[in-house]
Amino acid sequence: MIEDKKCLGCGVVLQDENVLQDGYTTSLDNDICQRCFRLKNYGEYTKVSKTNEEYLEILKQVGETKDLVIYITDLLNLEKNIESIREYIPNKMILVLNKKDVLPKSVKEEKLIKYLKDLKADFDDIIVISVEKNYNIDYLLKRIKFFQTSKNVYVCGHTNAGKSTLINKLIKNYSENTQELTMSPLPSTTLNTVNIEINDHLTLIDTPGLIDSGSITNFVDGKMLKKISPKKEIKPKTYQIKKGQSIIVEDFLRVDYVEGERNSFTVYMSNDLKIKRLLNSRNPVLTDMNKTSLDIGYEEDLVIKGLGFIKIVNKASVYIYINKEVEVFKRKSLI
Ligand SMILES: Nc1nc2c(ncn2[C@@H]2O[C@H](COP(=O)(O)OP(=O)(O)OP(=O)(O)O)[C@@H](O)[C@H]2O)c(=O)[nH]1
Ligand SMILES: [Mg+2]
Repeated sequence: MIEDKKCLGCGVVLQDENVLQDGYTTSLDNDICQRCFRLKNYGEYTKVSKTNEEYLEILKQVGETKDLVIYITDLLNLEKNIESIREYIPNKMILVLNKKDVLPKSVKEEKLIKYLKDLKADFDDIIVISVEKNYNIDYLLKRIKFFQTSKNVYVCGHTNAGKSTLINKLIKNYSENTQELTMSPLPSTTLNTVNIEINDHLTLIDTPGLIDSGSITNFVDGKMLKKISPKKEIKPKTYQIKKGQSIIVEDFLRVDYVEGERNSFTVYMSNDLKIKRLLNSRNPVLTDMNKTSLDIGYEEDLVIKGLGFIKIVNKASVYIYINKEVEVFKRKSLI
């Protein structure tokens, strides 16, 4: 049997019959699908229909191998229960915290690692990197060599964590291979596993990421998505705030400070977003959206999935107004 030819950019099986379906290409002689071609060359994006069931199926298959797994997560969008990944993947695993470049320089790496260790998450190693700044990539490769159990090493993690970007960096730094995976700020770029031989001893396997159903990235248009994804070090914005005042982000988030002493809210979100303080919460702007009330404890963060977080110094009762599909929660302060 001739094996189906897969797109070298995103792993989808190529087909030249239905232009509306995933994997379409004008000719099966091409190496990449039309969607990857357009993404790479024009930054044009076509939404794809991928379900998390397919993703979980891939994870299960990874879990059945004995191979090393690099689990990569975005520091600004740390998963709520990152340790739960171990249920699917019992393999040897290096947790990689990516996009250090977007956090303020003052945030110490040791603190981030300690934060994760305190969660009692069971990883063989935890490494902070920035693919963008080529930071700690050499060290990561050393640790991969140390832990790998066979030639194959899987790269897993949520959509947009930077899996494909990391593999491209490893290709560029250490390989003769000229293959280039498709990367984009939009969710679900990689559609199936893609094997990339780095050298005779190492093949990296890119996988599609789990879609965060509660992430704001699913509910904004392409232009806003680019604004939401920080490209540079975040300049945190601190607001001295009294009860009866609010914080507004663009036209999609409102946080009312309902109860508590004088407080300080520090917003960690992309610098490109318009953020302002409303001096009087009686102003009804954005209150037509879904409302959630939360009691935030001492030194806890309010997390808006996909957008970033607000560090709140003292105890506070808040109302959060945002699209009802977007998940909001609190956690022990990361910074
Ligand atoms: N600031 C910053 N952005 C990064 C870094 N690494 C990746 N990105 C960006 O993150 C976005 C997602 O990158 P991808 O490599 O496509 O993510 P992925 O994990 O492969 O995503 P899926 O294929 O959808 O599962 C892109 O816009 C990248 O440019 C980093 O170290 N710093
Ligand atoms: Mg990818």
